[in-house]
Amino acid sequence: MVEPHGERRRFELPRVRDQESWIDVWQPFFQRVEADAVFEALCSESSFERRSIRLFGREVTQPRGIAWAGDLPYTYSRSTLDPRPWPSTLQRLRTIVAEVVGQDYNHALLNLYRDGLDSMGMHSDDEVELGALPTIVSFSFGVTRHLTVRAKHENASPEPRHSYRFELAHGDLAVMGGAMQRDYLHGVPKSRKVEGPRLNVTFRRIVIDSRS
Ligand SMILES: O=C(O)CCC(=O)C(=O)O
Repeated sequence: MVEPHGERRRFELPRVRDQESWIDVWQPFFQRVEADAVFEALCSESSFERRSIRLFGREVTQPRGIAWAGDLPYTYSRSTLDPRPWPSTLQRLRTIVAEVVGQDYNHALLNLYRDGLDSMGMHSDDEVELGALPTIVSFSFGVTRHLTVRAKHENASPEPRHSYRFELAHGDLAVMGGAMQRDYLHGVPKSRKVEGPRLNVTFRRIVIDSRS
């Protein structure tokens, strides 16, 4: 069993419907030297690409690089990531995630933000392949960025414009669970103050094989 270095802390988001939404964070999960080694290994084992996705009916190039590994295809924003083998460091993280969260994950997406101008728009991981109320697990390496979270629905309480910010630093682990993907959006906004790269590794559990 891997011993995380930081404490697990839970942030309960206001309940929107029948179920709680929460984010658990370990700050940090990996200590600096270990986080440095994992960051470097993931970058050297992965080949990053910039993809076009369909957003609000338009083809746009994603403002970040991506790489992935997965046992099953994963489709988001009409772009399909076909199955790909697991490089050794990613496989190691996958084993750690299974021990910490208590279930096996079969897809990992790496998001490489080159600097503060790279970003991720507000979205939720609510694709059908992930089943109802998925638990999403994500590691952060590199510079600190903010994860912004806000309620999805117009009649939601708290009102949708109210947002929560989580600071994710080098070696941190965040787990988003409960009804968070159903009731909340999350994203990583641009920040002109940020210099340097950040790597995010997000684990998902695909429960429906879209090929069958
Ligand atoms: O970079 C992050 O922390 C967020 C990643 C994310 O939201 C995603 O991969 O869907």
